[in-house]
Amino acid sequence: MVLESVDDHFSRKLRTRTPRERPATQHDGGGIADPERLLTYFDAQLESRHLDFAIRWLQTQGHAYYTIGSAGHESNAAVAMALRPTDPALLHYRSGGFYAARARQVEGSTPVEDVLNSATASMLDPISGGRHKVFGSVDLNIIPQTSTIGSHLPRAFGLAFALGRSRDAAMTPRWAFDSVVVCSFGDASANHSTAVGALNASAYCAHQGVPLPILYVCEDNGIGISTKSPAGWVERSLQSLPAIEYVAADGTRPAELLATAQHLADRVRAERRPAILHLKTVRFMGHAGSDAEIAYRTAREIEDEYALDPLVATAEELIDAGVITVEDAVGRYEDARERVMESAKSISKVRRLSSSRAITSPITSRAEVATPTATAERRALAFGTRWPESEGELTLAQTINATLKDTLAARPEALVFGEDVAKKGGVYGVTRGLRKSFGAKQVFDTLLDEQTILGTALGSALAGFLPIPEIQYLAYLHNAEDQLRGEAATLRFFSNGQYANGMVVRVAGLAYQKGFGGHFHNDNSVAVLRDIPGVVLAVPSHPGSAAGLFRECLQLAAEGRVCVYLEPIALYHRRDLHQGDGAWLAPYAPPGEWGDEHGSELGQVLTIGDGPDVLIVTFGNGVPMSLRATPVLAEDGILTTVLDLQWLSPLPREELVRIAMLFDRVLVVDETRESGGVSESVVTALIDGGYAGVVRRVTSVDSFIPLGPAADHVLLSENDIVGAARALVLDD
Ligand SMILES: Cc1ncc(C[n+]2csc(CCOP(=O)(O)OP(=O)(O)O)c2C)c(N)n1
Ligand SMILES: [Mg+2]
Repeated sequence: MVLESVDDHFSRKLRTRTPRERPATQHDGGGIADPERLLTYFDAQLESRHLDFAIRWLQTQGHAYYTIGSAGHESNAAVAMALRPTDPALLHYRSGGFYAARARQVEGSTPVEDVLNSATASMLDPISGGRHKVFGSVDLNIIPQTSTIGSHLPRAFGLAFALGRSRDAAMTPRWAFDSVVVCSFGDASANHSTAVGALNASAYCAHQGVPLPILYVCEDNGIGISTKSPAGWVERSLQSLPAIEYVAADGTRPAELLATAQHLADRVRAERRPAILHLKTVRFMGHAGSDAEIAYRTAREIEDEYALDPLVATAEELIDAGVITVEDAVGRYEDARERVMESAKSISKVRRLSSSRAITSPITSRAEVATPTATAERRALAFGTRWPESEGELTLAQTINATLKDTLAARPEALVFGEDVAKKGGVYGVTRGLRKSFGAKQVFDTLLDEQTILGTALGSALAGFLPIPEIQYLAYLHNAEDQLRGEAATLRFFSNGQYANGMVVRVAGLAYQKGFGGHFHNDNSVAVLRDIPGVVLAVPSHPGSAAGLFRECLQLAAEGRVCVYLEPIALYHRRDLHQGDGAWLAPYAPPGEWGDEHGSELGQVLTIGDGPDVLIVTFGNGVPMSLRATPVLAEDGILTTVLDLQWLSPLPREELVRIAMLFDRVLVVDETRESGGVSESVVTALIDGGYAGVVRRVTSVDSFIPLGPAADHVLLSENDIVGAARALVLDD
């Protein structure tokens, strides 16, 4: 049993202490450079500690739902004090001290109410509006983070990267050029591959002299839930990062910590190079309210750590310096308790989110955003005198290329980046010429790490850029997809729409590379992109609709939506439907002309043909495969109409059902897998929508894709489509 609470320890310890050696003259600051500053720091720490107590009390009253606390970590207040309140902060979940200290820098702040409202899931929570207990505030430039430890580091890197190169950008980012990004995390979290990846990316950039104004803070309490960090490991691993300055500091030496943090933050700002502050902390009251730490730590161990209480340390420094007396310190501690508890007690009836519409509105709502058009000069930069609209008919790859050029010409905030997109112009030439026309400010190669590519998108979008990252192959999205599903997709949700990271992620994918490449160049698994609330997944199938579809994604991204534009590799360079007919080419429609966007809006589908017997619902490679099946079926007297879904998430349900109702039979042609593929949702949407006709589906096999001709045994074929359509009609 722990004999004394950390709460009781504070006053007892101060009252029974033997004063430190250093003699102090009453009220002269006793050698402390700035006693007022230390007092401000102390007050922020006290407020944070009492918020932890109050939240636990609120939980006993049935009002609070989340008790992971900051007790023992309140020295992170020094980090806030070393920065400007306008510096963007992506924080560890033990950041009560930081929050309280930063709030003191911004007039009109209400940190106590903010944190209590967040803990009680109140709609008054300033950041999430009642969706999560998280530190965040637009006024305080604190961006809310998810609970997935380490996952915020790639975004923090991306934000610093974007701000670092924003001086000559043709747009004004949300944060000033001389801002410092601060990103904190725990000692155990420092081992997560996401964190390690972002730190590596930071070192990689710093090594090349790329400006990266970021201060990482590792808050080291020596343990992650119940698992101790090996002695010396954190120092050793953080010190070993090339080109990143490492400085250690200790929460039990407040004046020194304040000076160290200030010095380091100033240096990051001046030199625009990354640094790590390794901050020694302790963890009081277990990992979270539900954690009985006595199961894995002895009572002695727990109590011994009281000696490292950062609040006691600050009080002692202030007392020893003669700034305050013991009774002043205890009085301040009790005053803070009274203030916080008064606020906590006033919480009786919390207004909470009460409808699914209110909960989901930040991730689905649309906004009015103007669509910019390029000046003739900017277009000339991209195309010279050869306008793509005058170049005859283009392939899908050429169309996407021209669309990207028009995008970069019209939107100086647009960025195209990824592996091999700049110099080489992409593996399939889709980004060819972009770098030459628009330069490294808008088009650049990244290091080989999809997590970092997406992190760059997350951070630059947050800063106000419009990122268009490329993932070289769908198979390689999978090792980084949490950056999309856990981070990008959730930002508007957890910030109640106050922060957004609109982007269009281009992914080359899907199969039918004629045996080339095997699974990794033919991956047809899209399930992971289809169950992320708010995320839009578009698949172009033909050059005639690809530009419009991309531009709709851009528009959505400008509104803050996360969009994935999945490009079927097998259709990039295709020219014909049937040999020599040039049916898979199309003239290029420049933005805003020819009504090219018509039919490409979110929720719209395309129909091809007007056969009355079977509606073939498909997308991507399924479109040309179904169209090739059409004349074969016509020979049997089966006349079909092909519907291109275009949008795989959210599915264009209304249009799908409306059109299906005109047919007695629907065949869903799905090149993805039988399980977890697209067709399951299409069939469900038809049933939910009241479709009463006959529905069948054909899909690829639940398999990975083998190399060479064996691929044909698991991939959906034109023969499968013909066979299924015949059976559908003949069985009837
Ligand atoms: C990716 C991920 N895995 C596991 C967890 C569960 N979890 C939450 S906190 C935590 C320990 C983190 O320890 P540390 O980074 O040292 O931070 P501390 O809580 O000690 O401040 C774990 C395993 C998580 N949130 N995210
Ligand atoms: Mg820890």
